[in-house]
Formats: sequence, structure tokens, C-alpha cells
Amino acid sequence: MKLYWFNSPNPQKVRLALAELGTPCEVELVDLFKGQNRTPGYLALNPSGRAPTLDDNGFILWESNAIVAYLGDRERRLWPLDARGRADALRWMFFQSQHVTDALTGRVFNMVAKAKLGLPPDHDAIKRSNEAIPGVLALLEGHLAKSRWMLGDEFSLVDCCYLPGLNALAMTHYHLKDYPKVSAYLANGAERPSWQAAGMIDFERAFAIPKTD
Ligand SMILES: N[C@@H](CCC(=O)N[C@@H](CS)C(=O)NCC(=O)O)C(=O)O
Repeated sequence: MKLYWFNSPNPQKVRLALAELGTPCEVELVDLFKGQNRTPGYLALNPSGRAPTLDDNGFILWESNAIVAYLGDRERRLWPLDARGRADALRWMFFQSQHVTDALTGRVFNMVAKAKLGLPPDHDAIKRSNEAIPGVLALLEGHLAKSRWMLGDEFSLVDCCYLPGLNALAMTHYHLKDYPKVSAYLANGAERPSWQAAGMIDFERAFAIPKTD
């Protein structure tokens, strides 16, 4: 199995899932900062030109949450295998990929990736993101008040889909402390051995941005 990845939130979901499952996988860097996601070779694998992409012995799959779901079905662990459990997992993964990503991206992309590239931030995008973030965080706060992990008492692969984005948001010095359950959820995720194994700590070091306000 081979994962084409970059150390950014969507590929990190898959690295976390692989680390949690203990599934051996070769990892090849697709350096987004160098445009390696736009080469003809990479586009032939993943026409969306984004990371991650998984190659499981010739089965090519892109879209991070689809890859995580595939790994859950393949390994049959940390993943519900009954119809309702799976629907619940997919519900939270679709919500993450649509609404959480929509809300967070303007802030994270402009304050983390663009800062790293030395590009000027799009302040309108940050403003729109700041307006959208409280809605999704309030929903997650309500859910996590009743549930230690996204699917209940036990960690699951769905958590691998939520933690990287929340971590990137924390790196923008967002006032996550106003959402104590979300903060605790992120802290608990970061304490798991998979965090280090997936290179999340390297990501934090590489993208550490100073607090300015
Ligand atoms: N919906 C896709 C989004 C993938 C995505 O946007 N990945 C980012 C890195 S976190 C990327 O490759 N960006 C490069 C680009 O958009 O050109 C997924 O979940 O895999």
C-alpha cells in the first residue's frame, strides 16, 4: 500500500488512521508547495490534483474521508460494520468534509499555509471563516458534551477525520478554550501514540506561527 501525502490536514487524516490501525504503508511526499500535485503523473492518479491519494495494490482512491472509510472496512477495526453504525460514521464524516472544512479553511489556509509560503493573507476569507466557525464548533461542543469521541466512548477512525482540522485551527490561535469539550477532545487526540507516529508533531513544529494579538 502506498500513500501520496503532504503534511496538511486532509492527508494527516489518513496517516492517523494508518497509525491507529497499525497498517504498514509506504509514504511518498507530494510537495504541494512545489506544485508536485499538478504534475501529469500525479494528475493521472488523482485528477483533482489534491492530496491524499492511496494506492492499494493498484486500487487508486482519493478523497481523504473515502480513504479512511475504506481502511475501516478493509481492516474491520475502529470502524462500525453494521448499517446504522456505518451510517452514523459516514454522517459525521460528510459533515466534517462539507461543513467543518468549509468553515475552517479560510482561516487555516490563510493563517497557516499562506504564512508558511510568505504570501499575503486574504482578509475577507479569514473574516468569512471567522463568522462560520462558531456554528460548527457549537455543534461539536454539544455533541462532545455527550460523547467522549465522535462515535461514543471508544476512539474510531471518524476521530482521525476531525482531529487534524481542529489542530490546524488551534495553530491559528483560535480561542478554542471557549469550547472546553472540543479543546479536551483535541488534547486527548494529541496524547495518543498515533499523533507522533503520523507526524502531527512535526507538522506543529514546521508550521508553528507566533501569536500576534
Ligand atoms: N476533499 C479532499 C480535499 C483534499 C485537499 O484539499 N487537500 C489539500 C491538502 S490538505 C490539497 O491537496 N491542496 C492542494 C490544492 O488544492 O491545490 C479530501 O478530503 O481529500
